[in-house]
Amino acid sequence: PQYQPAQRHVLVDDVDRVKVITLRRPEALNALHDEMTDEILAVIRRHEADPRVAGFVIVGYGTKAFCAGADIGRFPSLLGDADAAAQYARDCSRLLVHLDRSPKPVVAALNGMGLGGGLELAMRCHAIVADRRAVMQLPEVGLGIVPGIGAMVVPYRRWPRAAAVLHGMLTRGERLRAGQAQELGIVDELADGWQDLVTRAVARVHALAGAVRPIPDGPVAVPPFEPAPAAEAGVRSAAIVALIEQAVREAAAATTLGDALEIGYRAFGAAACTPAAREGIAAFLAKRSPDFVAT
Ligand code: CO8
Repeated sequence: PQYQPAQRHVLVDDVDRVKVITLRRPEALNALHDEMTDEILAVIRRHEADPRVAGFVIVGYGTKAFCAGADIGRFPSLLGDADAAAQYARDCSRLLVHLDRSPKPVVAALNGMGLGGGLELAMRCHAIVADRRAVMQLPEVGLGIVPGIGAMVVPYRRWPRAAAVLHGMLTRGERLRAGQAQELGIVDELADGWQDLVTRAVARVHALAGAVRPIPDGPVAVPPFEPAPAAEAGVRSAAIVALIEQAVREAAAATTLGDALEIGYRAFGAAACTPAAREGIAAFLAKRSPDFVAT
């Protein structure tokens, strides 16, 4: 018999020749950790060569969150070690890099909040179908870290028209609603409620068959960043904002996607060594607001 890894953090259902993978860690709003990303990867690897499977949908359990990002509880051990943190980002990226080369369509069905690494996962899928009430956000800057697994790189290549909005999301943690994301081309289709969402996502897998487009290698042009208003001193760390701006610029100038992603991993490593990361992560885990004044 074939070895089947235990599936503890994801559910897999068959809908019309599509494997629907449900992220299921409701106690942590489906936040990702290694075991969960490995399980998703295992499901995709197991079925991607099977001609009976048209592709995959990734959706979140419940109605609140698609995925609240990487599991912040695992971050403290990375603080102060740039190489270990960069390697952690590289490891977290394995699933996403696999999606970049996937021969079969993978569609994200955004049933609720798509945050941080969860949004980075959705942005690497070949299409995004979103519930009308879904919200996207990159809260990393508020944690004193940077979104190191693609958000500083991939969306600028896929949706250059959204660059100014992406700047605001990255450096100010601004939220993007599903409807706005559709206007910018980030979301392909809107849905009303879970059932409609999954039905549309499955249909989109079939529509994409044979037409999965690779992420462009680059380089790409990005507009300049607006300076942060003085009133916001302490809300975000200037050092982290500077790291994000630098990584976005350098990654945009890179001629291959691989080189650009590597810039993101290293920026995550650099951020993990800042006083801002220590403060931001401690504040999240203590359920208090961070104070970046001294960072
Ligand atoms: N990691 C771990 N636990 C989480 C996460 C997370 N990302 N998000 C939520 N949880 C937990 C909460 O701690 C809480 O646990 P408990 O009940 O034990 O206290 C539970 O989920 C429910 O959450 P809340 O009670 O906070 O629910 P609210 O409705 O009050 O708030 C929010 C919802 C606003 C979404 C809030 O939970 C929140 O801010 N979560 C964190 C979101 C975030 O910052 N995500 C980005 C994480 S960083 C990231 O993804 C980086 C990836 C790139 C790095 C490169 C390497 C991976």
